[in-house]
Amino acid sequence: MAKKYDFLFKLLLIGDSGVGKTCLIIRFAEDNFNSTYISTIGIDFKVKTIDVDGKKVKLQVWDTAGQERFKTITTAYYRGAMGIILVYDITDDKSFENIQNWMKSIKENASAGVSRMLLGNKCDIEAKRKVSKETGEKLAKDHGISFFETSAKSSINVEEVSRAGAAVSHFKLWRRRSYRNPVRSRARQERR
Ligand SMILES: Nc1nc2c(ncn2[C@@H]2O[C@H](COP(=O)(O)OP(=O)(O)OP(=O)(O)O)[C@@H](O)[C@H]2O)c(=O)[nH]1
Ligand SMILES: [Mg+2]
Repeated sequence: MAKKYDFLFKLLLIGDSGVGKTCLIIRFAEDNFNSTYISTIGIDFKVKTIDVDGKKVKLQVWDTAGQERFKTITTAYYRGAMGIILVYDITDDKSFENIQNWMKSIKENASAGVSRMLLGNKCDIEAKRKVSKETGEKLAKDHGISFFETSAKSSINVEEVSRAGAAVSHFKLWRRRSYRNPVRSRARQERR
């Protein structure tokens, strides 16, 4: 059977409960939105294959529960991720303050040098905004990572985020010699 994709990338979403991680993933994978809140239990994932520069990139996006009681389960998945997407809610300043704790959790549980990205979700509810775009941008800049304001509801920047996630993962893999030239690299390993 022909392979249906050229590359597989694993991304993981983290952030406080209720910021919209599941909705972002559903918007990305199924182009749908539901305003009923069903808090995630433990961990879940969705897949979608997108086209990046003529290559079929299969994105496996892991959705974690934001609730504290699932922390032991969810942090076990950090290490397998190529990219981790931190999400806060622009109408909830506590969720933004907590990004520092989520950053700490990445440091403690993920592979060193994992790609990170920061998202301020629910940018469709401007009237209830508590965190300015500049504040989000500054935090991302301080950590040297990309930043987007998104809306799962109004479908703002969701596709851009998935493309950026795929591009960063691709770049990271590209720097590995074994990825660029698997045959030569295997021969080298066998000689050792
Ligand atoms: N207005 C608006 N509401 C949103 C948006 N994204 C999510 N919501 C709403 O916010 C609530 C929580 O969304 P979820 O995606 O379930 O939140 P979560 O981060 O997955 O929460 P946990 O699974 O508990 O960690 C739901 O009622 C959604 O309808 C958005 O972009 N705009
Ligand atoms: Mg959820």
